[in-house]
Amino acid sequence: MTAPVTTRSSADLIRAEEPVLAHNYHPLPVVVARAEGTWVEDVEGRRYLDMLAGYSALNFGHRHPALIEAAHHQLDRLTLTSRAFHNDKLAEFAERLASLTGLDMVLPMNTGAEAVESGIKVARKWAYEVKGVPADQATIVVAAENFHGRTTTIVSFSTDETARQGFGPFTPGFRIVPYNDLAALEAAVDETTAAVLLEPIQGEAGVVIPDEGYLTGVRELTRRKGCLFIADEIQSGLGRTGRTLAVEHEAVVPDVLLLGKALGGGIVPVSAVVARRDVLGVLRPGEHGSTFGGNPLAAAVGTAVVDLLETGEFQRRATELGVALRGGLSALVGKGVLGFRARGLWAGVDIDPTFGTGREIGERLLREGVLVKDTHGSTIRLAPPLTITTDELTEALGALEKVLA
Ligand code: IF1
Repeated sequence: MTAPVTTRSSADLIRAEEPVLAHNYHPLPVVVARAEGTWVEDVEGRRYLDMLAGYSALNFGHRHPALIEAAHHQLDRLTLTSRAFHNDKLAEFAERLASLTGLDMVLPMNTGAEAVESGIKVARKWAYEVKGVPADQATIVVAAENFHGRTTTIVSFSTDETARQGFGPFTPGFRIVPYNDLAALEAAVDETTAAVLLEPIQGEAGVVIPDEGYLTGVRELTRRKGCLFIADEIQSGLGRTGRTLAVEHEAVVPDVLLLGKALGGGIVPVSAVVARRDVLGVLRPGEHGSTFGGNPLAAAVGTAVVDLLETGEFQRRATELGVALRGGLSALVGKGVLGFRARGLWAGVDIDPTFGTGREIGERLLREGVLVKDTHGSTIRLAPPLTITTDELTEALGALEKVLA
């Protein structure tokens, strides 16, 4: 018999994890038990403003009613078929996602890393079959300080030693160039190059926004050299920066788009490779797949996410509230903030190290009822749900001002 259910304290639950849970994370000491919209609640009933939003997987907030309804509706009908059979939700999801992004075809996967892996495979196959690169010679050019996920192939081209150390041998075929440097890219791309793979804004690097013209330059260069431009919009996409896609800020259309995180509405993992027909068309039956990719629950939630994005409301909110975010952060420069980079409702804030590490600021903000995540020592990342109100944003910025005072 199992023990009767008891209410365990946060401290007890944190202690209970230690011997049984792999130590690949060092979370802030808060145990979340429920959430709605912009707010999460811990097991003791304390409420916190969520300024991380599941690394942008919760762009529409926790448990957005339209997404929860779509999920409930689908749970009552059909959850999984595998791709051995068709399901009645997948065609609509693919049509709607292709139309939202202005591309032709969708390869549904689950996690972001799987979308990246799938994009790499598709680009290599395209290089051999369409471009005519000799077998096994294809290269993919990536940027230093990238973050594309955790698989062995993806960490093979990471420049973060913590993410790589101890995980070799690594997958060959990648060339790393500095981000935001068109000359370096020009020098690295040659006749073996299948694709250039980039984040339009580098998330984990600290919300690093390239110079105006960089993405346009990448588009022009890849077209001229005859290789693909793969944009990893897993974190930057789906409303975060004030546009459906971050590449829209330069009116750039990549050949291959990688989506994830918010595509699953914070409910289920849903990712996708979205591309033109002449690129994704290289895949034929049996060459690639996934047990869960394109499952009807994922497709139903993903379609509901597309519905929300088609209203334009979230992109508009990110743009409008982004002005308030930048204004609030500007007022803190010189008062504990060294500088910041922001676009839409997404900011990387460099804290003056004499005021504390990013981790310490995160711990102090937690005590003030605000959840954030640090990156690279003294940078904190702000990425609230796009449903956040002006008052809530003011509250979060007030808490930051307080912990820096
Ligand atoms: C972790 C960061 C965010 C991503 C881009 C692909 C993936 C990610 C641009 C892979 C994932 C994550 C994963 C999470 C932390 C996180 C992160 F701090 F590392 F950079 F969001 F800010 N492309 N990002 O940002 O997607 O396979 O995880 O679904 O690994 O700890 P995934």
